[in-house]
Amino acid sequence: MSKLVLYGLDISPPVRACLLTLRALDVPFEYKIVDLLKGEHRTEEFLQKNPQHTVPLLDDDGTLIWDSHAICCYLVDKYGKSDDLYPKDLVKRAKLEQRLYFDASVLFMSLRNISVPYFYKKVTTVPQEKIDNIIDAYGHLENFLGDSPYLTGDTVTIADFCCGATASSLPAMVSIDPEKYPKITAWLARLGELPYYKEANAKGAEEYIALLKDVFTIV
Ligand SMILES: N[C@@H](CCC(=O)N[C@@H](CS)C(=O)NCC(=O)O)C(=O)O
Repeated sequence: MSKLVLYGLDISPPVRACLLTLRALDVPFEYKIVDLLKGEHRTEEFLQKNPQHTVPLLDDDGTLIWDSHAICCYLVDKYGKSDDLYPKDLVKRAKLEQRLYFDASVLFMSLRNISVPYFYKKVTTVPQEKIDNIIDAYGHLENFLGDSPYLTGDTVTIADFCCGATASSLPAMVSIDPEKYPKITAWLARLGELPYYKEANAKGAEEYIALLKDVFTIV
């Protein structure tokens, strides 16, 4: 088997989506910490691997892939013993990919648009529109879940890992009210029962929330 290296750090939601996928697949890998807060993603060495200077980054024996969504898809296609986590069936795959693009463009961006100004410029004031983006995204997520236990139906997939890693971190900015969002609340609790969830996601999400909770003032 080729040598897999994942670059990242636990507080990053997209890194945790990849950790969840790797653990679910039970694939051996090396985890190399890139401390964004120390600027380690901007070194010449890292930029040569990922000019977009983001984590997660996957190095599969010299094949470099970034963006968590692309990494999770690749990992299941290459290393999955079945296609359960990323079905090959076109219709199932299309529904799943919609959830991945939703995470990439809406859910995660609602978090990143607040956290990046804080981490790199110490901006602690957050315009109400940015909070509203999170609330809108929660509404969509609640709606997508419908009557299903997971985001695309009856079984867990990488859509749950990607959206779940983000959703479990967003309470750093807006808490998930169980009365308003009973489906998101139950879904996150369900993900919490996965044997690898605590190590791969819950600990990093808690750390992320502790770092940012009570930092922001809405203006
Ligand atoms: N869409 C990307 C987002 C990756 C991303 O924004 N990662 C953040 C950490 S959570 C990062 O690397 N920030 C450093 C930078 O953008 O310079 C993915 O899913 O991998």
